[in-house]
Amino acid sequence: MATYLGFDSSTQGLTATVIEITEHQRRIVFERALAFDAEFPEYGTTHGVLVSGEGGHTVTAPPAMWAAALDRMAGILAASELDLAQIRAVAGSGQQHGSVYLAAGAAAILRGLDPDRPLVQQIDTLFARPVSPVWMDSSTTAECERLTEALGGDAALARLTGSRAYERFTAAQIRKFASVDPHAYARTDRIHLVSSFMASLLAGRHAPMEPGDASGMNLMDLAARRWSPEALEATAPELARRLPPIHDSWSVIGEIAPYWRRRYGFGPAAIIPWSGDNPSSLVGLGLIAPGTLGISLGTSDTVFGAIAEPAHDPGGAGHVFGSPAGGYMALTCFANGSLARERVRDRHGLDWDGFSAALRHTPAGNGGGFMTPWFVPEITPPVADAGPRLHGLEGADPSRLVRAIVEAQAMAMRLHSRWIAPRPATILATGGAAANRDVLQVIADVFDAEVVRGATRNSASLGAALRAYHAERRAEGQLLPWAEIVAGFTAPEAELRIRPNPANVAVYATLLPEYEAFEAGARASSA
Ligand code: XUL
Repeated sequence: MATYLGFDSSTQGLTATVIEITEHQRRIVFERALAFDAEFPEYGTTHGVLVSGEGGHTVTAPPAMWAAALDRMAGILAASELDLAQIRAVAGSGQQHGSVYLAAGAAAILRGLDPDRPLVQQIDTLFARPVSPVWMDSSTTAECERLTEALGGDAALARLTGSRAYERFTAAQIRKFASVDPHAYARTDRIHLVSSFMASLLAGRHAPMEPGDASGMNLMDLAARRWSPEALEATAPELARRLPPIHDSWSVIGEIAPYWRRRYGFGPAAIIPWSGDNPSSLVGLGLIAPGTLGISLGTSDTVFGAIAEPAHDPGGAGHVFGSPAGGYMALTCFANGSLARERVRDRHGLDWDGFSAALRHTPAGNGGGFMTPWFVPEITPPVADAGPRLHGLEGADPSRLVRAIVEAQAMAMRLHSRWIAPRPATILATGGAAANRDVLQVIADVFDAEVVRGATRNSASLGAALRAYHAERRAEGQLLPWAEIVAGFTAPEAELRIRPNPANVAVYATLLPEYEAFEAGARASSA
């Protein structure tokens, strides 16, 4: 029997998925999530992050908390029915863009972890910076301007790295850190992404990055899949020696470190480079070939798909990343995903059943009422000042406000993903909010496409487990096609298919240009 383990270290929690693959069976045998706020209150996070600064633009998280979660999850795995000695390979997925700053001496600490003491007690001196800026941070507009200038403008930077400069992307974050705290930057020996930091803990040594997550930094030459000397130069002094190398997504870093073997009973499992959560979801949804769109409804909402060649978003709001399955993927990210849905739900004292009932009891189009979903600063379209804008919803009851937020999110997704797939026939849905079929119905109607949901909502950690399987087989000389890797786990095994309702499709066909104009007006008035 062969089993493979995938983790997902996301904004709000850590998930682990174990898959079993035998000649006759392919199934998920373990799936468990730990929520950071509830499980690790000592770190004081809200929704997994620490917000500070004027306008709430500075958003960080303590990397020690992510390490503590990995340690606790390993304990849960060890206490489960699973035989950890059977796990052949481990990979993971991390929230994208977040950076972890390690001090000189980190390599020795990683190498010498003592299996008799909990991980967090041994990593006090690991960090040159106790917090990590994460993807929700929008405090680096000035740094983005400098980078854009130095690298020849938005279009040139997008051609080189796959994206124009973005506040949350790692280059702008590193640039800010190096100039605001030069002493701490000087003490920084290695800068990791969340993904490569977590892989380093498992491998007991500095892990490489891989092209899927490294392309979320504005630092990688997307075509060559290596660091761009110009981008590094424009970002911070002596950056090249502080970054890990970029290896293939399917390379093997080494065996899991003795700490994990002795403390929890792992066998000699291979550690595979971790990727970003969206690239991992691409694999977990089985989106290997172009044509189908994936939508992940998590803390952020993202729309993505595999693409054959790196196309660029003419609207400038999208990204091209390397796909961990080879080739490329296109993605548009909305900061106001689940946080915005939860704000509306909580403000009106509803639970998720009440939220769904509100959607069922209100008509498509909401009687012409609109709301932009910008409860926190938005990434797509870029809006710095948080605060939803309302139109035609004066005195509206809670159920219309619920419909307004869900319709706005779905229409924004449609408008800003036209560059990826103008008319997708099928959308694969994942993420926590994909549990809600009434939300998925709105998406089906707005896109005029069938929405399909697989058996798990944790596509990022499933994708990581599938990547572990692929890489381990490859290392053993068995080059399996991706279709065979994902078979039995992804879309064709759909648990739910939602067809668009033709009457609602007609309503949204009229509404979409109206929402587009409303969104443009709301942005202009906030600029
Ligand atoms: C993608 C992005 C978010 C994070 C969330 O560009 O910023 O989706 O990856 O985990």
